[in-house]
Amino acid sequence: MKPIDLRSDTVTRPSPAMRRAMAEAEVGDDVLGDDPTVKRLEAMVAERLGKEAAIYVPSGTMSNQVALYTASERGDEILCETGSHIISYEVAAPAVISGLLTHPIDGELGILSAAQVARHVREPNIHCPRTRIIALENTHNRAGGTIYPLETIAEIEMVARKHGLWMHLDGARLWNAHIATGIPLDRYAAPFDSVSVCLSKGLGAPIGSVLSGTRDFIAKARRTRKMFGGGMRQVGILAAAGIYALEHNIPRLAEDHANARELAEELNRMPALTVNLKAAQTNIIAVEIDPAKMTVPDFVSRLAAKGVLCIPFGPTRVRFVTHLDVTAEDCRRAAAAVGEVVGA
Ligand code: TLP
Repeated sequence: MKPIDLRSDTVTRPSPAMRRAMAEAEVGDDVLGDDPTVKRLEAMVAERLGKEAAIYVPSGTMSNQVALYTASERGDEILCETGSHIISYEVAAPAVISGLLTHPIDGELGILSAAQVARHVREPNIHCPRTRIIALENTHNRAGGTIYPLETIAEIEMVARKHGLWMHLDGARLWNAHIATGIPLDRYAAPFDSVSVCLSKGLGAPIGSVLSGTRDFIAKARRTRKMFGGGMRQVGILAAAGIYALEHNIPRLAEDHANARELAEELNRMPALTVNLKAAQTNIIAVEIDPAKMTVPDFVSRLAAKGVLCIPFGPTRVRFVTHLDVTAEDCRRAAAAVGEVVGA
């Protein structure tokens, strides 16, 4: 039987209708500016986020890194939450590619306060790196899909503006924050100079992210993308999947949130496991395993043997993610399998 794959919302596969949209896409050489489908996708995302322009890139990692490179100079410093994707999962790219010093700040469930950010901005001094960028993540992956309160973002923006910092948003799952709160995407995006969103997570496209900002910034980002080797040719065939995802798969994220919430509550009832239900706000569940009961590798492999996949997320932590290829019934079956594994 096909496993119930809760490792990530990146595991979703394009549906037959999405594949049809891809097959029928009108294409051209996008490096030469000739691909109408890519242009349409970029315009759609810019419009939804309330930005002047946008650029299609292969991945969320490239999108973040194109933004950081374009907005900084070597030797600058970027402030990030300690568990952010940029720090945890981008292979030290800010240092390797852009010569940036990454300055981690511990958030509360991934969320930084304006006072914290203010404390970490350096005054201009010939000895010091120049604090240049503050990057936030909404929703916050490692914290368990937590949502940035809009007021907190506004307060951080005031600090950023006072010190002339660039505001970047890793909005890989901004769609989830939007659906969970009802707050419009453009309101979430407004405080930021650059916003990256992913089409290949909960929206189900096989590939693709979009970086947005001012027309001038995106023109510079286009050069950066080319330098990173991310200029693609008849890529409308992939962008069409992104358009399909935007048009069909955003409202249904509410189902993923309901499924995740039910699964989180069920797992938290098991004595060997703890889920911080305060963090279970969207489609990600971070689960603590009592190390006296079971190790993470043991848990993951015993659960896999029962046809349910999750991912290690720390020394005593695993992650489950709901998405459009798992149903409420799959989540109930997954909870039952976990119960058997931990003897609940
Ligand atoms: N996250 C992946 C892994 O890299 C951990 C996942 O399975 O969740 N920002 C955020 C907040 C992300 O969660 C991810 C992917 C990215 C950026 C990077 O996107 P890709 O994988 O397209 O480079």
